[in-house]
Amino acid sequence: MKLAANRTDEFYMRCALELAANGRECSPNPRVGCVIARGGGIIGRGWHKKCGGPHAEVEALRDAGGDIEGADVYVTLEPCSHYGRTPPCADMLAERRPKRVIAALTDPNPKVAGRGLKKLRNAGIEVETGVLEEECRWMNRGFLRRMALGRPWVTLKVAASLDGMVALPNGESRWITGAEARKRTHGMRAENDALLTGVGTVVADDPRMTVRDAPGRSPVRALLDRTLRTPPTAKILDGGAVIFTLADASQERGEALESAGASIVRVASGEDFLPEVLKELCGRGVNYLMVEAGPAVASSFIKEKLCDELALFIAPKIIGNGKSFAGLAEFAKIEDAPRVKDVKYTKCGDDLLIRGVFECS
Ligand code: AOF
Ligand code: ZN
Repeated sequence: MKLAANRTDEFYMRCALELAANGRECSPNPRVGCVIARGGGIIGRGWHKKCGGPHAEVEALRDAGGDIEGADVYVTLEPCSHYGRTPPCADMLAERRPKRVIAALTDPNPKVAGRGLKKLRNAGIEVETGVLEEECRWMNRGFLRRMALGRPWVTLKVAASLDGMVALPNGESRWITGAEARKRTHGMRAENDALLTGVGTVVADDPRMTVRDAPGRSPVRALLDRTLRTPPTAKILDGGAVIFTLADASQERGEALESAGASIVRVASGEDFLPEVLKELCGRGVNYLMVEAGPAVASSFIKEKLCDELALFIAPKIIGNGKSFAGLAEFAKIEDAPRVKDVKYTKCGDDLLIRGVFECS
């Protein structure tokens, strides 16, 4: 009997999860889906479409026509308890008298943090949590990372040869992988709130870092340039980019780059440069960041254990003497070398995409 009930809960929660996935452009808010069920069927569906817009529960209530008395409400995140851009969903639900509210996970936002569920319980509504929790956590890994650590979910994207090289000794690095891998990269860019590269890549390749080959918006472009040597003519500045530099970098060059479309953010500490940059990006509402950079930046992210996910395209080419994507990271013991788990291998034209989560993440 219990098993059957659980199955039903999972079924509806999976529907809510599928709806949540539509909220691709709601960062910095989490992706939330809601399904309202009564009498063995779904009477309302909703998801959070964009930051500032109605929450998933409000959309689902509307879809249900307003009457949800005695129903079961499935939501992929705890209903909120605070007055933010919209009024508290927990109050709205408490008033409408559903029988049960089933939330996959509690909201780690300190403004909520269990208070939504408490409000519902206090109002005499049955509350359950933990249904499809892992899947819901994965869907909101960026939001959860930002809430827990004050930094975004970081995906390191690399295109390398069979021997792990990303460039020739002279720095030339373009077109290692084929057209399908590039298309896939554009799709991955669109899933992120910001893309980050280093000035070395800008000088060597002059990338635009936009989404051209796939549907979706172009994320914020972020550039690491401690001494402001980015040429004001760099294509990445077209349409705006944020350049992170050191506090004492040249004012004059900063102004020239600002005139070319950049906004300059000066980071106080050179030692904590990357963590500070990530904190700044978080403050700008970035839940998901993709790093597409050369060996210097990629190696620092790996060395400082700031990557959560790896997306490595391997082309069937041997570069030989060249620059390895992680060549500047060095570990004293093999046990210290980062490992990637939950690895998925996908063929992408003639290339191979290896995706996984860093074990230290
Ligand atoms: C919900 N349902 O669909 C979402 C929730 O700025 P606001 O007012 O939109 O509030 C954003 C916060 O609300 C966000 O940080 C998270 O804690 C929660 N998101 N809550 O009940 C939703 N998107
Ligand atoms: Zn809400």
